[in-house]
Amino acid sequence: MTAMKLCLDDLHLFGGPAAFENTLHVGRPNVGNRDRLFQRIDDLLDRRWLTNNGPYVLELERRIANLVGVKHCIATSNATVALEITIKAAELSGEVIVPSFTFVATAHALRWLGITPIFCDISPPSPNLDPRAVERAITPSTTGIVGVHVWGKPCDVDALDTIARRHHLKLIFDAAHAFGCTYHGRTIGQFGDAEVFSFHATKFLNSFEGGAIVTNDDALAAQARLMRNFGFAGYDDVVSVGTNGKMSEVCAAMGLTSLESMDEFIEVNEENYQHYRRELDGVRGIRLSPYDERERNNYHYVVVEVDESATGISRDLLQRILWAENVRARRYFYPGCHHVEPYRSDPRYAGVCLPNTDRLAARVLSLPTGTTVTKTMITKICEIMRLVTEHSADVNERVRARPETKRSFRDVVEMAAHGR
Ligand code: T4K
Repeated sequence: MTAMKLCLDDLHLFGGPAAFENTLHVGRPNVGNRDRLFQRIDDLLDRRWLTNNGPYVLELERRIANLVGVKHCIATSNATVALEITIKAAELSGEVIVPSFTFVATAHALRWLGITPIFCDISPPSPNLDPRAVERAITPSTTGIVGVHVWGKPCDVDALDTIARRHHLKLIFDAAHAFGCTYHGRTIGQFGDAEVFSFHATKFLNSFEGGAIVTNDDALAAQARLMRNFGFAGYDDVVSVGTNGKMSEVCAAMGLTSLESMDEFIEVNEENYQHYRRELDGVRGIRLSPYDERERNNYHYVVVEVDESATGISRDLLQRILWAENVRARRYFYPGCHHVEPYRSDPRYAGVCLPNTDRLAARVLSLPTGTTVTKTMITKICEIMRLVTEHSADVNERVRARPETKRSFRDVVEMAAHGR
């Protein structure tokens, strides 16, 4: 790490040394106890049982079901497949209401199954579905609602549940970010017809790649189990259409090991979040997206909203400045699903207008956190944000004046993708 950034000349964009020698990512994987992991990997190799409902998968499913407080947990190869299986097992068809402000996998899972995602707006300050907009979007073709607990912040579960019951719709939650979080004190995973977690490498709890469906619905769970394994009910006995959504033993071994460090991960994440909160206090126009302290949170995402009218710096310029310092801040979930393909050029979405989604997508920036990020790093990141917002007019002037700093953000992304 380099010395303090005291003036604009210290910024890498204007010729100074980059703040960090190695790239700081938003979501570096949390790794639990390596000895336990290697021991488990040894065991599974000795057993020569590598996938197809092995003992580690069964143990992981049992532990997650207990922790969440549900009857069934079906571990999968990732959350996208888990969503697809859940949507199919719940027999959704026609139109399903989803937020546009989410990772594109939520919408794609529906579209992949020939279902039309109907994008609905969010209700600020929450990044989640606006229940009133959901109710307005219901048509005779609507069969379900897929809510997303964005950044682990719970949806308005009660309101969505009331709407789903009133209109006889299925209710599923994409809880990819929300493992370990609560809504009104109850663990996320217990709600709707089913919920889906992601255990991707970048998630709060990871199994390298992985996901899980959790539900109290016996029939849905049975269907999901069949579908996860090609529809096999037993040897040579295929009873339904299915896919390959199985979690492997090595992934379950990582999942179990991560689970054992869950409290430690939450502690680190919360400390990081609180440190960002202190360090960003008083930085004009930068608002840290808050967690509801009455709930249990995993604090996995540290997100700021950049109000350009107050900072004087656009969100994208701030991101460019941070990337130049080797801080790979991300715009999760810009630009919103309805602005990407195949939805963007589908005439059915031509009139879609989601002002709250557009407004939030234009302001958000996810910042590095997790077990690899130290308080000193956080202080440094915040120091850069404070410096540029305090000298915003000068920053903008310098960017305008120096052609080499005008490089489009697309170029910067391309260069990063090629490791430069
Ligand atoms: N629903 C929601 C709401 C979701 O957010 C997601 C996934 C899903 C459903 C689907 O879940 P899965 O099918 O993936 O289980 C990432 C993840 O690939 C994706 O899982 C995640 N959401 C999404 C929010 O982020 P990218 O393309 O932005 O990831 P990438 O490769 O740029 O990596 C993210 C950061 O972590 C970087 O900052 C680099 C670093 N990294 C990444 C990996 C993979 C590491 O340090 N080590 C690693 O192994 O999508």
